[in-house]
Amino acid sequence: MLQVQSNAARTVYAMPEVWDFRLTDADAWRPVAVPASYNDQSADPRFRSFVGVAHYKTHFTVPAAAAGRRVVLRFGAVTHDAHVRLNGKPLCSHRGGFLPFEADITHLAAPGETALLEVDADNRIGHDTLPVGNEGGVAFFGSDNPGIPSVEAGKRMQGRTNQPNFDFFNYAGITRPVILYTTPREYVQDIAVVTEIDGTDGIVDVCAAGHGKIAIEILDATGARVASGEGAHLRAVIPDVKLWQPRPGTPYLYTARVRCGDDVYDQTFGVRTVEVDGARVLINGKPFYFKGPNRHEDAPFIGRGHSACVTVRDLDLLCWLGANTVRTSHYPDSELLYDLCDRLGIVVIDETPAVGIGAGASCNPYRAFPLADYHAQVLADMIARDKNHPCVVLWSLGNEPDTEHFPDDALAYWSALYRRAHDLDPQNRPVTMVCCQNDYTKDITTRTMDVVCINRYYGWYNLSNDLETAKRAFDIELDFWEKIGKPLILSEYGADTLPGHHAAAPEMFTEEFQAAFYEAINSCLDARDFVVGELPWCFADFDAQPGPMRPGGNRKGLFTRDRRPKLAAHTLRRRWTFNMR
Ligand code: BDP
Repeated sequence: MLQVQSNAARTVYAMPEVWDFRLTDADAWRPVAVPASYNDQSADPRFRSFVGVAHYKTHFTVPAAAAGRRVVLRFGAVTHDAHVRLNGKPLCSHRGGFLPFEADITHLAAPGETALLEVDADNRIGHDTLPVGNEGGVAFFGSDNPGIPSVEAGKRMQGRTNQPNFDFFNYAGITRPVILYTTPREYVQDIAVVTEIDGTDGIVDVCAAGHGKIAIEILDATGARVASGEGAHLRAVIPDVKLWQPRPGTPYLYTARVRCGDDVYDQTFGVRTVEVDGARVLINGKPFYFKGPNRHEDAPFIGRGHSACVTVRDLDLLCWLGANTVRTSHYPDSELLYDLCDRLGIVVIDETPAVGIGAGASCNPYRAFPLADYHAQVLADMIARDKNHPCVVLWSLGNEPDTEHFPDDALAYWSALYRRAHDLDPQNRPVTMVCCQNDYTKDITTRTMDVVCINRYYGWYNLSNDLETAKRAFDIELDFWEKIGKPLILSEYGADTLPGHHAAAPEMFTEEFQAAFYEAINSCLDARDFVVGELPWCFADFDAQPGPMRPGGNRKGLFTRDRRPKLAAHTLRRRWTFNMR
């Protein structure tokens, strides 16, 4: 799906910033900001504990100037499921909270007239949603008697239906921009760009789809024409090409200008290659080392809502850290992040919202949970949205599923998705799945990925506070992976840290411990050539489900939630800026 663009042929109209909102039909309508999660927009505790379908409504007018044009209503994301009505009639529905959807309303809303738009946003999660929620009725490890310490039995007694199987607050609502835009009646539907490098030349292959006669031009960053052709397919040489290079290189961007009838769409792209070669990942033929934190979309007041300012500021801090990578843990991010990473030369590991499949369940999730087709669809939609971004160099099929208790079923499930990602991506990028700390000898899935991604908390959740033994245990595991012969990224590692909590002896939760933790684990990484990346968990503190281990959220941030650096941010900044191998 193409991003929204305002240009000579396409017009974007602003929608209201404040909509009417109510949790249930019994509540009064009240104002709520869009886009943003609704949960932190009120002191009413039900805004955070609510489980079900919340209601939004607003009015908008299709401008008279839109007469004769195609008019589209586009939602960047509604979390998790959306049902949309226009003038009281069903318009569209969408499943999943992190990808865009749109509806052609040309014949449904007359130019010059005011229309009523209603959106129902469903925050319920379960065995058939991504991310996954736990549901009553499925046996979990532990006792059924809530008197015996059993978290699951307790949850069943509470009768709540939302039991996230993931460690971030289940923010919901209209979280990304709602946009009204117009195109000519004949329009560009889709564009796919693939590039190659041939000595000092680049080769670009553009395929466009649209209703109408298509022509394609390639422009350099100054707007000068490099190549052009009639028809929906153009393969052209870019002499003396300037490559898209990750930081600290120059991320040069070209444009494929596609015309279709009166429509025009400018698709930026970079000429770069990405491939796995033995135990290395090569970008533009050169070994690449991924360094940069995992990041949640999370900020005070807006929750998981889109904010250009927060995104710009976060990426600026990433550059300050000397990072060259960000992983969109644990869902595809708002589209702006990818545009900015294209411009800044920050490499993105792009992840589906498949977090927590089967983790903790005693049933076989691959047989019990009806997820395979839906997961494949979400993966396809993510690739369709993000396929042209040069910053995206690795697809992540999901985070921390159970791969250990039902190894053959896990392998079948994830292999099908792995093949699908390769089939669907025009650029055929490498594919991974991010593995939970587990008995890696029993897991036969992680090792089949193009890049092995492992989340490990040696020194924190296990071998807590004992960094010397943590290093030895991690080294034993690294010996195992070295024999597998694939590139490995330590895709999560980290320690909860309370800012301002200090001690001469680095103990858990102090700023000194977090810094010492990274120094200890990094010393293991530095001794191994097949390790191609380190992604601290996490960029900033973020809101999580309340629980005994989450004082004011997950505190493993290198930055506080208001983006002030903890000591470890300075430690990693020195490493990534001045000391890296
Ligand atoms: C990892 C998860 C991540 C959590 C983190 C933690 O992938 O979502 O937030 O643990 O516990 O296993 O901090």
